[in-house]
Amino acid sequence: MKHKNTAQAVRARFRAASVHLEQNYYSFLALGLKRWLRVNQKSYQNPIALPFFVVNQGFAGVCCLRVFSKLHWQSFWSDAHAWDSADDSSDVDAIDLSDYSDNEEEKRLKIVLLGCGQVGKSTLFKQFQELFAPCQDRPIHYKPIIHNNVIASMQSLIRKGTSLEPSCDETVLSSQKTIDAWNRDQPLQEAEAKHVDLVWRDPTMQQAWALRDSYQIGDNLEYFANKIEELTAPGYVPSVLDQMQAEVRTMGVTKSEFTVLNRKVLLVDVGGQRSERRKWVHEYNEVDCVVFVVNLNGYNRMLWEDSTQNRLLEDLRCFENIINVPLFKNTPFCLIFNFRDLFKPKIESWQWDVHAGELSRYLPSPLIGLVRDYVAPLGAPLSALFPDYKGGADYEQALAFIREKFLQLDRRPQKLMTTMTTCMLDPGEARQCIHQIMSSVIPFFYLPWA
Ligand SMILES: Nc1nc2c(ncn2[C@@H]2O[C@H](COP(=O)(O)OP(=O)(O)OP(=O)(O)O)[C@@H](O)[C@H]2O)c(=O)[nH]1
Ligand SMILES: [Mg+2]
Repeated sequence: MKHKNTAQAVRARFRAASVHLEQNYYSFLALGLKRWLRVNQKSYQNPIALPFFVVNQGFAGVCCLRVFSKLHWQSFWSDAHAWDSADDSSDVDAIDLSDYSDNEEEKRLKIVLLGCGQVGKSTLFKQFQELFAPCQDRPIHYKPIIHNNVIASMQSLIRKGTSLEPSCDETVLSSQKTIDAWNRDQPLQEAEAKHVDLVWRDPTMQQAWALRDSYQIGDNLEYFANKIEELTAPGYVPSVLDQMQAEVRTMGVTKSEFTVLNRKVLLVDVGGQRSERRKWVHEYNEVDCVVFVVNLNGYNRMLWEDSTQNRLLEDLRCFENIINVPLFKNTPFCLIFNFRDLFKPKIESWQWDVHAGELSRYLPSPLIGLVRDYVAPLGAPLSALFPDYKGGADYEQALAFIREKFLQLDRRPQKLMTTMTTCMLDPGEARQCIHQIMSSVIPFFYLPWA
């Protein structure tokens, strides 16, 4: 934006400054109020003191905020000086103040969700939408996805179950055949629920479910199979948790824009499968925060797209590539360790041999595969993947070890990094996560309900 004279340019700059002030004012005020109420539990009962506090603290806070965070007073004055010099040479039009324009694009914050496949990026994306852009029509779109998930997972379960002993009785076998013939894109009918229920409750099928770490099957099957009658009822509308549990592999890039405390935020979700990762590079420009999601539960599982590669090792490789991208040298990262709910019991239930990592040195690999298949229901040792891990079945130690493995890969001079451990299905934990992410892009960000 070009300005014809001094007064106009100065006015524009003050207008731009006031926009910045306004953007941070409310979050600061809310934060200050909460802190003040905590400190002065008695005096806030005095109704006269409260308005004074709000005005006082608000003003002082805004001043501090501007100095220490994003107001760029320094560039304000140096630009003004540059403008003065330009004025001297009568070249007023040469001054470009577009960085302070009221342009909506300029104010938009960009947050990018990265990570390998099935780590929970889209679940976090959905939690963001649920919080900042709820939509009444959205739940119904998840019904066919949920039905598709149930059919696909039941078919995998049956494939695994048929290789196990004892074989199922005639009625279960007949239901298995029926399910095998289902088209995944057709919705499930009410009368079909009984086949899912019968097969799911069969002891041999439960044995196949217990071995789920050794083949590809959706983690959400247990949740959906236990409420199959509700899912197939005619008026079924998926609940928020049903929507979070539903899985669709993201292809390409999905974006959503919403307003948070007066700021426009652009959230970008990408597909995490190997074939999708080459598209990520188009989203690397002008990123305000990278959220990298890791599936903790993948430490004893193989990739969906390559059954010879361990998921956690793939997460580490992928993270190393992303964190050291030169464009992200000064970009804040939020590293999220997801699937805490499945990881914790798996690590803790490992009783059998904390030294199994040692075994891999002495046993031939087919035998290791066999051992892994049979010990999976009992949990699995982290030392099988990382022989240098000595924490056994202790959840905190296992988590700290994995966290350290990731942090070691950050070779940037300024390590702008926040780490979190979460279960993204839990709305409370997801909110805390969102709060952390937003705090890294908006100074003094405050979500009253987080
Ligand atoms: N148990 C459990 N399941 C989770 C958690 N987070 C996500 N999920 C489930 O994991 C599955 C995959 O999650 P998505 O969010 O679709 O994974 P993604 O990273 O977007 O995967 P791609 O789109 O393939 O890259 C879904 O069924 C989610 O419900 C978690 O913390 N715990
Ligand atoms: Mg996805």
